[in-house]
Amino acid sequence: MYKNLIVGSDSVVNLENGNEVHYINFDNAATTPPFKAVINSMVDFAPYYSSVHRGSGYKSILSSQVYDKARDEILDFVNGNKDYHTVIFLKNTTDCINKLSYRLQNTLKDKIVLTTYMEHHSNMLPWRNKYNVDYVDVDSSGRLIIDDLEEKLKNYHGNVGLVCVTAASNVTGFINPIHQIANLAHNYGARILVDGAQGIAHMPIDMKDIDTSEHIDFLAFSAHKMYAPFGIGALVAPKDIFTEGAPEYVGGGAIEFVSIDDVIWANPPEKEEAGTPNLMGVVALTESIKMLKSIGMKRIDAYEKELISYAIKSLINIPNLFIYDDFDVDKKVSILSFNMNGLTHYQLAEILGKEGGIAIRNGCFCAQPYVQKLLNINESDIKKYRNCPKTMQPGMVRISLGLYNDYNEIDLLVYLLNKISNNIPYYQNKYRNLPLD
Ligand code: ALA
Repeated sequence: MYKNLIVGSDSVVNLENGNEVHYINFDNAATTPPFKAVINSMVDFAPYYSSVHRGSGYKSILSSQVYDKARDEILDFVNGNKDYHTVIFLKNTTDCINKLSYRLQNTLKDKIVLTTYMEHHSNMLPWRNKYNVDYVDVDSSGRLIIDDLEEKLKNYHGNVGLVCVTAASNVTGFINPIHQIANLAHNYGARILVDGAQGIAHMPIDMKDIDTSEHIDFLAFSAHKMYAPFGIGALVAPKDIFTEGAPEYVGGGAIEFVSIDDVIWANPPEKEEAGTPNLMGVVALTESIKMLKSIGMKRIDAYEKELISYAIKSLINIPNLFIYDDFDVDKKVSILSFNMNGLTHYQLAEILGKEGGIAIRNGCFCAQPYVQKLLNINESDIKKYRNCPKTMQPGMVRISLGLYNDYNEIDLLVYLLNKISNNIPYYQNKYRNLPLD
């Protein structure tokens, strides 16, 4: 429906047999191609590109204004509060969560950080190496168990300082009830961080009024998953969290004053953005937000839900295909993971790419503990896999749809998966040489 908005959506690639086909990109959870409007905005702005907060020339003043104004546009998009929140521009979600994990070291000293089994490594590892961490469990289909969260909050007797949860899983697409979780966290004296990486381009995300117990304290997301892949992400956080103390990463732009033996840090957010800011990334991000708003996040959500429902209706009928899902489409974004009996996830991914021009991702998607749970791998087998080459490790194949994917592309995927499923010995033989690790 929105194909003409996307750069490269009409790409043609060669199959293994030499035929040319329309390239089907079902790997939007990894990264999205740019909006044409994003590229145009960068080309239009490029003649004015100059230093931010560092120059006195016309272009420099304009560049600084564009950069600073972008923070308000971010807050408007996620319903943040201008007086209360700061917006820190960083590389991506991973960078944002790492920064927050450093910054909270005083606040969370002696506290518990609760994260969950369904998190991306980026919302797990930055907490694990600094805090006492516990993990909220998921059920057999992979849904977060809210009762387990509440029990943990209760059992830690007010000692949980932060609950870290993704808005939507990058493996199953399952959406978490972030406002219900926020309410619970706040009732037990904890704050909440939402990893918005997989939610932000698929559904409205509302940080809500800070006076309600449903509000989100911290939100992190990446532009490269919202059609603006130019190395920028945003952390929205209460300003006061970043007011005191030194930033973990220091340099130009982060200071008010420096002498040979003294330094006065700038106020947030500048203090947290040492070095020349990524202005072109910010131009790209704000243009992508403009586009997403003009299409409408509710409309994108509805269209992608129709698309994934359509895919599920056909995929569940394919013999030998096992889908890791509970098929509650209202509570998921357009991501679906599966395996085919008789083929490894590497083989299936390779076949789809070479014989259909269909780009998907396979493996554990930077969420190994979650995938291990979904695959029911026991602890002793997990230990065995630890030292195996990657190609021998278990995993899944994932399709992740964007707003520009269409029904015809799903039909082609279904056609090829049916063909593979009906000829497994042939494909086992043809693709028996796994890629080297
Ligand atoms: N973590 C991203 C993904 O799901 C890169 O592919």
